[in-house]
Amino acid sequence: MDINSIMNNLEAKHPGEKEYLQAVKEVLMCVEDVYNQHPEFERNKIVERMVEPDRIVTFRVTWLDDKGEVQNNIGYRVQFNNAIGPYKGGIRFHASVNLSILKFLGFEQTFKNALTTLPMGGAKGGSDFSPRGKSDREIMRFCQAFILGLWKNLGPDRDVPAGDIGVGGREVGYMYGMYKRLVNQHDGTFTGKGLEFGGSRIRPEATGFGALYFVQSVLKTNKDDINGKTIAISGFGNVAWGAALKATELGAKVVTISGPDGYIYDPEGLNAEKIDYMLELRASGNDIVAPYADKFPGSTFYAGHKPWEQKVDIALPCATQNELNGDDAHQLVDNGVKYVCEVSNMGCTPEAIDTFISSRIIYAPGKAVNAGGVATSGLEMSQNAMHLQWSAEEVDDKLHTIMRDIHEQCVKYGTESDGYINYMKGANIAGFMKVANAMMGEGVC
Ligand code: 2IT
Repeated sequence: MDINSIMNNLEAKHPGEKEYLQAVKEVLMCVEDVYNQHPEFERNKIVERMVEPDRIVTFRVTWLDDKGEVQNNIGYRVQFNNAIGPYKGGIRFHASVNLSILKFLGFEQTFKNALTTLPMGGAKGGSDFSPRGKSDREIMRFCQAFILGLWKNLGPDRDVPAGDIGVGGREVGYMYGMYKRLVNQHDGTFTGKGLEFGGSRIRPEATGFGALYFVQSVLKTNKDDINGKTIAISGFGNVAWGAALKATELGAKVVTISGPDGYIYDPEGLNAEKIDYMLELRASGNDIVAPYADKFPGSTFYAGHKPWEQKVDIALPCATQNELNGDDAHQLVDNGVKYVCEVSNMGCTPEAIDTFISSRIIYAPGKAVNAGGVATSGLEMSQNAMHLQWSAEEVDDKLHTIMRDIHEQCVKYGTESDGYINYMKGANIAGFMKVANAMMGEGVC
């Protein structure tokens, strides 16, 4: 495989799609050696086929705001690869959404879903619609208009969306409700649904819980224990909430959360009341964390700063792509960080990853660490297909097993000659091999 020429070709075809090109380059660099041991991959142009989405659907989303004015947004669904199962992946509503971001997310999703051990292909969708400051009725009208443009491409064996940034249980409910009306079938297409209409127990918690189960496996491999560790978390949405909840339950001290406005440092650590307050902050729709410092004396708000300047044992980026850069990584390393487990998708820049790996700090990528979310979505699909609902304990047990399995795959493919576990390499090779072998088995198509 000639990475330079593949990347040059992609850059020429998709100029300026920086997140997408970044995600592709990381995977190619990690799988290069293994790929070259399989001349049949080269003959069948597996990489060239894998880096292009199977299909991209783009549509106009027109809706009425509360003043009765007409609003227009762009909607997308990137159906990236369905070699191992129906397209599966979240929907993101955020002002920053563009094709580059959704292509990177769909590409990552393909390998992440392969790692879960469940039969799911990769996809991602979304819109540049910003939920910030919108009323509940506006959110509903937007969700319905979005589905009007997308429903024909969805289905339980075709493409099953879920939430992502800006899309939670409420939005999934509004989208699924409209989808159900249009197809006249209650077929479970969408995961993260309400418990009363086919949702799975533990799905809201799953991304954060799964991440912490992964962290536990990482620490165990290092003969270390999470109890008493200090943790920096970024973000304050669903993923940060689940991670804070489980970390605290396991005896760790979570000392930061963050938003677009800055971060909170709380040296006492989060507790049940503070974690509940994260939900309130989120529900306010203002997308800020500053009010936390007014509510909980002893904590401090640092406007415009990121939590990575604090001294902690474990860093868990839980906000968004490229939220931790090379300078942040140096600061963490200088302050003695031991483990960096990415919970956001592609949370670290390539410079940050290089810094961690060359310092022999344990770094694990989002596609392994956060796969518990989509894995539990896969469990929701199973429950829907069987027309039954499992207990929280049953789902949590399966989530545990899946996260341990993902960790094992990373160790198997990522252990280097000096014993250092390169989780990035491990996750990318394990995910890639499964998708590549499936594509080989399905022929050139
Ligand atoms: O990034 C992700 O894995 C998600 N947003 C969840 C996708 C899903 O289908 O549950």
